[in-house]
Amino acid sequence: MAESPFPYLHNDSERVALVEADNTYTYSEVNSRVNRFATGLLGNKDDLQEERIAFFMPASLDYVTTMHGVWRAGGIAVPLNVASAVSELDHYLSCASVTRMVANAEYQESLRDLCASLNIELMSADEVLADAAGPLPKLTPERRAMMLFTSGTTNKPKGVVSTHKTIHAQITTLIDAWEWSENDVIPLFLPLHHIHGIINILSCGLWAGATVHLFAKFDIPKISHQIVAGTYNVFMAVPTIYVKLIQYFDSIDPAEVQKICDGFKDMRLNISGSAACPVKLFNQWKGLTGQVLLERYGMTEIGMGISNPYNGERRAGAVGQALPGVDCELFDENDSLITEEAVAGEIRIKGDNVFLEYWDNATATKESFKDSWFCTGDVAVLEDGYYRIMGRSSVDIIKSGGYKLSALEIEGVLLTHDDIEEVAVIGVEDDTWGEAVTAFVAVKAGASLEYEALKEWCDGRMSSYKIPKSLILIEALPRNAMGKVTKPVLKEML
Ligand code: MLC
Ligand code: AMP
Repeated sequence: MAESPFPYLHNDSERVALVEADNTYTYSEVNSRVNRFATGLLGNKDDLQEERIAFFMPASLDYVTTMHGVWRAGGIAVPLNVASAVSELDHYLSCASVTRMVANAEYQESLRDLCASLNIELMSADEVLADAAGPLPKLTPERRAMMLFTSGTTNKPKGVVSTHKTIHAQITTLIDAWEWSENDVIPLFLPLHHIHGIINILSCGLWAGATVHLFAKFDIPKISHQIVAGTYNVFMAVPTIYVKLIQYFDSIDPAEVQKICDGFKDMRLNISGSAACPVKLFNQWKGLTGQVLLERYGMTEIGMGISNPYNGERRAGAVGQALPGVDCELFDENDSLITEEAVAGEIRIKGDNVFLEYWDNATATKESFKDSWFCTGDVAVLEDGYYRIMGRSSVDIIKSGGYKLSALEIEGVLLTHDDIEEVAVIGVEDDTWGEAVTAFVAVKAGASLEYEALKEWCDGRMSSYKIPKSLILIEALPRNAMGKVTKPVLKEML
């Protein structure tokens, strides 16, 4: 057995840990596969010493094997977005100095050239597996364990590094707060390069001894079928998914809708997070399913910070109270602590749940902390003991369908278009996506640009969910006296 600092996978039992299509895997099967994988990764070494191992695969037994195998062998797990464009992957892999990459056969061809150019060994999970498990290193909680890329106010995404201690804190607070148990069965259809899927669902589920059903993507008919069958008792998603389910209900037979809603009604918990859940959606969901959505607030750098109570009033439009073990305060622009209710301020967080650093970026790490508080950039108020998120301090961050996008990163790509003179990207309120990426473009003299052509041009240059949903042509961008584009003016124009 691995000398892991924490029991990330429940004890070796015959209980089902994972369901993938028609296959089920017990905890003992997963554990022994992880140990063989970790042994194979180690080869002749006795500890990976924080080697960065990337993996490129959807939710699957191989994904779980790789993540836990890297952890047990002492490496840093770098899960990547399978929808990434090559230029994005190039940045992630170079930034993290990845040396080995595990990918399914279906993806290997598209990764071969990039890996070769970066001197990265490309392999499949099966190729790594050793015939038998060997000795594994003894790790301390301070060991770096995972790097997730997050968009920020700077151009390129940064690698957020968590240690085992961070991950342990992020998991255990949720296990207690949301009363996870080995009786839970949950579907996992969110992308596995973000904490919502990785920590809140997969890691909590496997820690608790629950059963996690893996889906490569959000497949509504397949998932609905299981919901009708009463397979799940917990459901976690971003608001866009609840919106899409309601849209789906409008397209199918009402009797079928009733069965799906009854399936939700019988669950013990439905959670919404990663973006604001509009009060209208909260009420619609309650009307349809009887479920009072539990909304919570989190961030890649902190895991979950604030949550409505599992037992107690779940308030529409609010995110609740700081989770146990998480210190949360609001600060004004002068960095003074706000002590009264109903005064807006930046959410700052302290606790073992907070990440260690941005990889290879000491400046960004330093700038994101003040007096050892992590500054989230999110603005909230405390109302009658409940936090309510008011917005973000930066107009350059967009949340679309739960993905955090950097307007500057998208602008940077669009500016390489031959016909674009200048561009500003903003997030515009949208019923489905929360915010929809909108590009204001001034074209070069004599040039013209149509939305469909721009969309096609973007394909392959950025992940598809970053591609603007609309294009607005403009003579020139509005700027202030300093020459800086005034994005609030663009929002007002709409
Ligand atoms: C897909 N599309 C999106 C999009 N997702 N467009 C904008 N924003 C998004 N989020 C576009 C595709 O590019 C495509 O466009 C079309 O929608 C259909 O693609 P799809 O892949 O079939 O869509 P779907 O499966 O319905 O995806 C929607 C989704 C997905 C909501 C399931 O976006 C998703 O899984 N979001 C969750 C992201 C997440 O886990 N965030 C957590 C971050 S951690 P076209 O034009 O090609 O048709 C965090 C901390 C915390 O935030 O608190 O949890
Ligand atoms: P990410 O960097 O992808 O982890 O996204 C984190 C961001 O998502 C936070 O900084 C918030 O802006 C946003 N977020 C997460 N949960 C909520 C929520 N319940 N309400 C509003 N915004 C949220």
